[in-house]
Amino acid sequence: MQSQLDSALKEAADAAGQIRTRAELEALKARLVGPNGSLTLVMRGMATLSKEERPAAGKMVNAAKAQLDEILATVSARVEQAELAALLGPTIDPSLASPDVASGSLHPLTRTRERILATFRKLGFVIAEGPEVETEWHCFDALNTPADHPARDMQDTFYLPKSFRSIDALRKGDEDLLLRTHTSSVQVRTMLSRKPPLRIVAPGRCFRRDAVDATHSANFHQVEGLWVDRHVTLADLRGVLDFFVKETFGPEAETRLRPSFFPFTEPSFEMDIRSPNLGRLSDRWLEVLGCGLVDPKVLESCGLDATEWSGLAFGLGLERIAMLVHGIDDIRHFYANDLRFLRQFA
Ligand code: FA5
Repeated sequence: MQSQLDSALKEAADAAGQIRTRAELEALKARLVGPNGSLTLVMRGMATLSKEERPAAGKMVNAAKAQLDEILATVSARVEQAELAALLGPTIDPSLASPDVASGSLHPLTRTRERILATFRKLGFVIAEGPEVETEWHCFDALNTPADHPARDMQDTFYLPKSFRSIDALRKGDEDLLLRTHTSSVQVRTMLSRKPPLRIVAPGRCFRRDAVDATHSANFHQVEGLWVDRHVTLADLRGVLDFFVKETFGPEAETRLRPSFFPFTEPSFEMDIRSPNLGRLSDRWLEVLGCGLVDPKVLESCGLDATEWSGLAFGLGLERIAMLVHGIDDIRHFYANDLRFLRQFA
């Protein structure tokens, strides 16, 4: 009996190496343990043995079956792997050099934003963000911009239908929601949620119902800056903005503050720059941002004691800065997705 078992196992071991497919595996199983399989026949032969011979024969058969199971499991695993490999296609050789992959690049506006934020980070400013869909209160009221201010006109701003309600609006009652017209709303949200002293820069998308031309878009980007502390002065404003301008337009760049008006700053300024690095624009003063000292009314709206705290704020147009830095003559290039334009910044 042992020799019959040995020859069945030998048959299995010899055939195992040749098997490539599941069908071949099933055929081998049938040859060994099918109704007329060699191992089946040996097991049937046990019936002819005497009672005394059976326990020893049973042991032999069990040992042979265990060996056979092992052989079949190994073959089955190999077949499964081969099937998977066939499904996945040709194997990859990771040691080969990879073909050139066309890699993308950052959009010029993203690059400009990152550069600006890195500059303000050097001065201790941290990044803050706010929602693009804003309440009228955060965008205007809290910024000392009264209800009759023209910026709030339905013609100037994109309002959302009454059915569109955010959590903020629900909390504040039946307030109108709009697409924020500037990032100054992030000033308000920051002062409400954090205690001064604080220094933040808030990059983000803004929306206005402006007619589109070479320098205006209905959808553009700003970077807002806010510094609230005790005794913040115009000298701090000048120092922060001079540093930004020299980092962005070169150390020879000059700045000047021109009196202006914003409801949320007092005094307010437009800042102009002049730099020899600006090609055909290097001989003139160019307006780059709005700024000022935070109006005490804004501090009070945000729950701060204006006799203790003071602040400076500024807001710049990202597109405007990117256009000056790269000599781009039309804002619409940024949004046209034209690779001939975008590749120049790769
Ligand atoms: C403001 O939006 C003020 N919130 C800025 C500010 C912040 C002042 C903090 C004081 C203190 P203004 O409307 O001037 O200001 O816009 C700022 C910049 O955004 C502009 O200089 C311009 O570069 C950019 N900008 C405004 N409207 C558009 C537009 N339609 N398309 C492209 N850029 C625009």
